Amino acid sequence: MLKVVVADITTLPVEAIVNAANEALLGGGGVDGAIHRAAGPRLLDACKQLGGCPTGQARITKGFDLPSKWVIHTVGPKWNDGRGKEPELLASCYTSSLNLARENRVRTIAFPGISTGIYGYPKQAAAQIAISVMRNYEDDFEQIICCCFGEEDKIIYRQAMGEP
Ligand code: AR6
Repeated sequence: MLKVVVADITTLPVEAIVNAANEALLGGGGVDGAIHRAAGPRLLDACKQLGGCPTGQARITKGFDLPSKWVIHTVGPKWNDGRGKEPELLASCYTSSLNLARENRVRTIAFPGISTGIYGYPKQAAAQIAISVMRNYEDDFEQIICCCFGEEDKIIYRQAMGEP
């Protein structure tokens, strides 16, 4: 089941949350900063062992002090003009994260809007990509949650889902 909620992703009682990271996987601003603060310093230690992650791929760590057991770190594309590989790379973030979650028997997972903050990806286009990939995985999970950071983002996701 796909679900749209407005929340701080670090508070959600799901098995895995997805982090909008960068290729170094050593923390940053936005949701990445919030996740590292809430998970505690052991998350950075675990990330250091991973040796980075290319754009469009995903890596998994424990959630440490978070309510969630796992954090899946994915690296979204930086928006340029959309004529490059941005859409493919963004879709790949969602498929890589969901494949990794499925391999780890995760049943409930929450995503922020990957690339839609500091990386500047237009939110409508990003939500359409997110929803279309998530729909392909709906049967493999109990819940796939689109975690919005405000009511405006919730409207964008609902529109992308074709709901009024
Ligand atoms: N819970 C849920 N969503 C959030 C939260 C939160 N606590 N905080 C922000 N968002 P961004 P990006 C939303 O900028 O664009 C970092 O420095 C936010 O409103 O976090 O992929 C990384 O280290 C937006 O919709 O990630 C990278 O360098 C979405 O999360 C870079 O930023 C993503 O915004 C990645 O940029």
